[in-house]
Amino acid sequence: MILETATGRRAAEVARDFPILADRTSTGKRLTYLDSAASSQKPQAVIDSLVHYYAHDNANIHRGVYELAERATAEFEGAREKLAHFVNAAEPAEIIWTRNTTEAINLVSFSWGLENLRPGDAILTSQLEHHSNLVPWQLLAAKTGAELRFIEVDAQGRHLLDDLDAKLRGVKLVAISHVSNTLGTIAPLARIIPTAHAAGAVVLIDAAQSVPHMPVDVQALDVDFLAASGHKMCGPTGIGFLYGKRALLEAMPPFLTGGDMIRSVEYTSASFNEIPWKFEAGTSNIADAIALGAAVDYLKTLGMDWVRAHERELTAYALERLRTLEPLGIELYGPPDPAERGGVISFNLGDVHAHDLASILNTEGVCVRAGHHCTMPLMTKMGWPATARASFYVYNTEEDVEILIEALHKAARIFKLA
Ligand code: C6P
Repeated sequence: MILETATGRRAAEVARDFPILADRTSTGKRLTYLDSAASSQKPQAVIDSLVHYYAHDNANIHRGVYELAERATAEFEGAREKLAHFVNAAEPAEIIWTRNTTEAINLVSFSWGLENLRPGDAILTSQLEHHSNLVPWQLLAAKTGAELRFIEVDAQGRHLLDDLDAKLRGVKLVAISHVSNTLGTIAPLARIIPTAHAAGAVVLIDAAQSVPHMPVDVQALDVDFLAASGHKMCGPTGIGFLYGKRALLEAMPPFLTGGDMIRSVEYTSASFNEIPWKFEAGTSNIADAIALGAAVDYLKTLGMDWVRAHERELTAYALERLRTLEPLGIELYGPPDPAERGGVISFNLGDVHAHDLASILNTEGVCVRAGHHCTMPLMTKMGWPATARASFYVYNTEEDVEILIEALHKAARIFKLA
């Protein structure tokens, strides 16, 4: 099929950088990968980085004085510098390696949260949150006696901010996702962050669904903490990061303890390393951090402005095409305007369960996620038992959308919706 737009043509070229996308399913179907919100595919450059590291550079870091160990250390710290530059942190020391977004949020909850919250304080989050940006605050509230409050959302998943000032009274921490993984809603951070700061709160952004998909500048946002995962941004699994402002990180106690995070140790006491290493106990995930650096290089070559423009255009196209299924009973969730959302579209088709729908799509080589998307309270609030979710990335094109539409027509025939 002819790709209509310049970004579409570019995405078709980009897709060739991802070897898995040339694979066929067991039934010989073209792979139509529409689940990048769960985990993105990896370009050859990232796969090469992993292989090269283990073939040529593998040694423990921050310990050996031999050439190999020094090279591994330099590459590991170089990847931190790349990431710092990517999100415009003031300095690499403000980037802490973690396993993923979830661990980065837990680090803040255990280290900053237990130190700073008391009975009478409050934590403000939203009704859209992934469990990773909800359960840590539930536990923190229970441990400290703080109250957990929520920014409500409307039926399209847009934040309702009329009572923001009142909600912020007594709030010490605002923890909010930049882009919702279920509805795609982009949070109005330009309003929330300054208002939260004026009320004396520290702000954490769950950027799992934004850093991979749009330019994110931590200094322009003036955010205090930001968490993201490597595997959603062309990088490997098992590596993610926490950004934190230096003053906050320096004042925080360590999260995990042991080797590498110490300055000196006696039998009954220890003093701790400076940031970022104070928060990186034990041997780090060296190969994956370096490969995440390669992923950052790759995304920078594409240009994050292009990534956002492409996803916005493709999402607009997909919404338009999906709306043609309205006579078959499709329901589309999330903000109707593509300017207000990322490349994530949740939907249901008639009364077909989302899992059954996803299974039919699978027979056509179409990979979508189905279920609660780790946002169970949101699903309950909206009254949806489950949704199917298609999510786009740099390698998706109008052709992928057309294959999805065809597969949905097939499902409608099987379930006799037509
Ligand atoms: N969402 C999805 O299919 P981890 O698992 O730590 O890399 O990311 C957790 C996480 C946190 N916040 C948001 C907004 C997320 O979307 C995710 C991961 C995936 O939607 C897997 S559940």
